[in-house]
Amino acid sequence: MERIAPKPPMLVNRKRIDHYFPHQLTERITPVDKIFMTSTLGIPDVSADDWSLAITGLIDSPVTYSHAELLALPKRTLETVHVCSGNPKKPTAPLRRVSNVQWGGVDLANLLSGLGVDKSATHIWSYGLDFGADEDDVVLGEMAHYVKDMPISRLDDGDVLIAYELNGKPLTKKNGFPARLIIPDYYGTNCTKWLCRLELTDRRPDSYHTTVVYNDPDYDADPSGKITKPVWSLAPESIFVSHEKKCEIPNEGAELWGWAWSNCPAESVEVSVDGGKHWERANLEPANGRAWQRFTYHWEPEGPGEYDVRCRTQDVNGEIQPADNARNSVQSILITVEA
Ligand SMILES: Nc1nc2c(c(=O)[nH]1)N[C@H]1C(S)=C(S)[C@@H](COP(=O)(O)O)O[C@H]1N2
Ligand SMILES: [Mo]
Repeated sequence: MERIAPKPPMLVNRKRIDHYFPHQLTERITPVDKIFMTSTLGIPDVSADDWSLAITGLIDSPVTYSHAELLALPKRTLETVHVCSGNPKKPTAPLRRVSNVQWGGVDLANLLSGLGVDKSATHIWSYGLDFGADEDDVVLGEMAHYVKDMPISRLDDGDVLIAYELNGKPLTKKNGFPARLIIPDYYGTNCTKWLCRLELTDRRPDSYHTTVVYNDPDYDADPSGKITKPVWSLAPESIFVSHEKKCEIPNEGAELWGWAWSNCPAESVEVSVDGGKHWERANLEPANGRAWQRFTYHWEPEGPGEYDVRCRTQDVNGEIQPADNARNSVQSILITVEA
């Protein structure tokens, strides 16, 4: 990977992560100050005037948009669940970093349809302005931008945005100002912030964040796990918001609730109050586009004691949350019912 833009001034020079816990995510639209934030290479500090976005590669008319030119294009808004896939070095450990926000920006499929994309193009590479070493100072040279890719076929499913607004305001610097890629139904890692280039190509890049980490063993394709598949599509997941990870409640009926999502509508959420032995269906609101869905469950505890309470969702494609050993494995909280 070559460096394609000079190193920008940095607001923060190294890895930074802001994390919020599921029980804090009480609002349907997560306020900006509660949106988790990840940056592995630091936070670029770029003014709108100093920024531009190049669209290059297998395309008849390569273009560069200034900030003003991008904002002058037709704008769309879209509410989506926004999910971190977790620590790329511990891909089977759930971190429950999630939010649900409204993006505003330019429809990428629409934009590209006017630029003559070559038939041989299969992937879109997205480059962030940030580059350098990863948190362990390994693998990445000084030349390595944050680079991700998506299959061009994802455009057919709609709603891929070059976003410059978050919850109705200009993107904050930590969330990708001046603009970022948003690929709804894909994990957040694919949504390159501080976007400076989109390149149409006929292959996957060999960049660190694309093909070194963020690839899961594909046990369906090869039981030994040597064949990998990119961490793109969201897997089904649900979280409790109503109750903290460890909490005490009085010995009376309790309203459990939380959020569920997947790469398609969630079809059901089930709740277990005995550590996963028995499950009962929760109420689940219907899907609203690509946003998360609220579930509620009225629980009458049998009496005082400790309860291992879990929720799991199944999506309309029949995919269900695994019990363990996956980034989306079932969440378990410990509720003590007081005497
Ligand atoms: N340029 C760039 N884009 C990036 C990252 C990054 O470090 N650099 N982190 C990714 C990861 S791992 C996630 S989960 C999302 C987080 O977006 P947020 O910080 O706006 O919540 O941004 C993605 N885009
Ligand atoms: Mo992430």
